[in-house]
Amino acid sequence: MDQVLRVEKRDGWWKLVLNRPDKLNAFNEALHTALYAALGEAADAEVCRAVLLTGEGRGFCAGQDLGDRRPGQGGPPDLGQTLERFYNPLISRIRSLPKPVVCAVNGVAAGAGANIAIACDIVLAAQSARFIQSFSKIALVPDSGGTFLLPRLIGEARAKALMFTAEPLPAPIAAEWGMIWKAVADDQLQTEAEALTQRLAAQSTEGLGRIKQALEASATNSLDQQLDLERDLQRQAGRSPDYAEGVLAFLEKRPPSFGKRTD
Ligand code: LHQ
Repeated sequence: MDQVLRVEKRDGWWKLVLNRPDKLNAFNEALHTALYAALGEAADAEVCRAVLLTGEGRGFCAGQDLGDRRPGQGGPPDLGQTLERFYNPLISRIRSLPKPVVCAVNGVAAGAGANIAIACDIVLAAQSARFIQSFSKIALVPDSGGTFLLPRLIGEARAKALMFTAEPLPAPIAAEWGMIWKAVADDQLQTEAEALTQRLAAQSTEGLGRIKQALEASATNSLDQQLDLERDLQRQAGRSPDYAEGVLAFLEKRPPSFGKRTD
């Protein structure tokens, strides 16, 4: 049986490929379990300094596998439990992973698939990809952090219209609206996303982790709280070997070599 998630361990970074192409990589329990575990391993592994998430085939991810959800099998389902068990921990893990998570949206991203994509740190999408907040079509609430992240990325007016209508949003417009980093030619997507992930893997992992932590907190902090947090994080950063190496490399006019302990 094919693995539902392919983990490709590259030099300094890992590529995680959702691999249920005949279902447009919709999530079943096996895929949830595999992705959550792989992200946990990536968080812990020193050799992994950045993660690239993408999908196999013509879709990125069509959200929950609705084949698993046919009505009438035992009473009404507890979807809250599904979120608590699978989707919420997944989003929390992506957002709190102390390393960059790049997403290459290779095709349609629908339902939870769209919101998992925008939960990643930097999102690139193929020109032909589209994002669909498809939940309203089946009388559900957008989940996987969508009601939090989407209005913050594109504003409430656009988020609400996309969520009410479930209209597909083409990748180039998603980029124009600031929902993703950029849309790239279909045949360039993987090359460009891999190059970006590799570049991030060569940067200071600790440094990028602190930036991620600061931006995460800014969604709910006041300016004063955020200023305090910047002070605390900068204090830590200033004491890090990566900072010393960065400054030294600049002064010596050479590329820095981060992640090598100097103490
Ligand atoms: C699928 C799916 C799919 C199974 C395509 N499942 N097979 C959280 C908590 C708990 C429960 C509920 O959900 C959630 C969160 C959610 O994610 S809710 C939203 C669930 N997702 C959707 O409603 C999207 C359903 N899919 C679609 O609307 C379309 O497939 C899109 C617009 C994504 C793509 O359309 P097309 O490009 O026309 O492709 P297709 O519809 O022909 O799909 C290709 C195949 O993939 C097809 O199978 P088949 O055997 O006929 O070739 C689909 O049945 C299968 N597929 N999505 N979610």
